[in-house]
Amino acid sequence: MRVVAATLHTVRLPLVHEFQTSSHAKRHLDHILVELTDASGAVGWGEIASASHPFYGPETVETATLVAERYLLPPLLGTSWEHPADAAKSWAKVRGNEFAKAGVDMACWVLAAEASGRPLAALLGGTRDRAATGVSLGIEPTIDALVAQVAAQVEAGYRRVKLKIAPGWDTEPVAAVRAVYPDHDLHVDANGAYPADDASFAVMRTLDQYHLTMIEQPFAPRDFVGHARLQAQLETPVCLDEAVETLADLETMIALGAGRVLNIKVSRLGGLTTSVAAHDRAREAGIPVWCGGMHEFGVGRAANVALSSLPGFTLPSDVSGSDKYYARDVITPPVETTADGYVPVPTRPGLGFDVDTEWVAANTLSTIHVEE
Ligand code: OSB
Ligand code: MG
Repeated sequence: MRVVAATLHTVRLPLVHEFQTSSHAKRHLDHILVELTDASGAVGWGEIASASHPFYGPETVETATLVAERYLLPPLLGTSWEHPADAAKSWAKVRGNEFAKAGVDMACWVLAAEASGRPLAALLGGTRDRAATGVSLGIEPTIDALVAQVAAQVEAGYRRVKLKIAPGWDTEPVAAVRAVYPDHDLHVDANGAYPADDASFAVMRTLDQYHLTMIEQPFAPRDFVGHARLQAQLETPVCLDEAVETLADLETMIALGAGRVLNIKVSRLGGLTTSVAAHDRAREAGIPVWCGGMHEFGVGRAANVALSSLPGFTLPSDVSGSDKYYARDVITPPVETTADGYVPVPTRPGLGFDVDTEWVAANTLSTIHVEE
């Protein structure tokens, strides 16, 4: 396989419901769709799902564009490779910039799947025919508004509900939701908003009483020691998200006991290649994983569904239906959740969905084209 041309499409889609995390609120998202063409004319799409601001991780849409155009595509174009993991070796010298790498890596996997006539899930080593879905709910203006959101999503069939928390918005909303849903699979995600001090440990010990499925990333991204100390005091599993960007980080997590669950997010780990390796390593270490999201458009969302079909993904993933975020997605059909909370894993070759190139064009802010 040999990529001869690449296009970066920066696309803006409005969100159907404003999303507020511990750090910021969003009404629309700009993601970069990566379109790769090989010498035979086969096309593979990927998605760089970076936020516009460096508040989740250090990258932005601008940095990802620059890194992809200047440092990832030039070594890839004109390199011959058999397996997508080998394509990823072409940019091995580039440090960090995992979101940018993830979009190009994903496009290589999809291209390989299209060209070989195999579904992406099969190429990744998937074994399930459906992925259990969870939904992630942002910080709402009031507790009543949050409880109403939870009710709507439980009604829609989502098997697990995750609540974003932040200092001042934690034990009360959790208590309110638990009062209405004593048994639903519920977890919280702080996106690293808490300092690892005594007051935060006390909040986490209170949350420990609500039999949550996990407490995700309470402390800062690199604070493995803080998370290990917390995990030692809690019954509830600590889940790491932002902390684990590389396989070496995963080894640190395992060695220190810094968490008992791993959120595998394709963007944060630099693509599907590393995500599969992280899945394999976590499985060997007895750590259950689930697939996290970055509000992906359909391309990245479809890749998340395919990845969630691997056997170690034993917890519901953040692979909500497209309609949770977008009135019209960039793929047809959109990702759809069944009434009992699953997304079927596509059996068609390649991505398993058609990219709606007209809708992509209608929402494109800018494009960059690179040829061999
Ligand atoms: O921590 O999982 C997170 C969105 C933006 C930044 C960080 C996170 C999220 C989500 C989105 O929770 C979940 C989804 O894509 O459905
Ligand atoms: Mg998270």
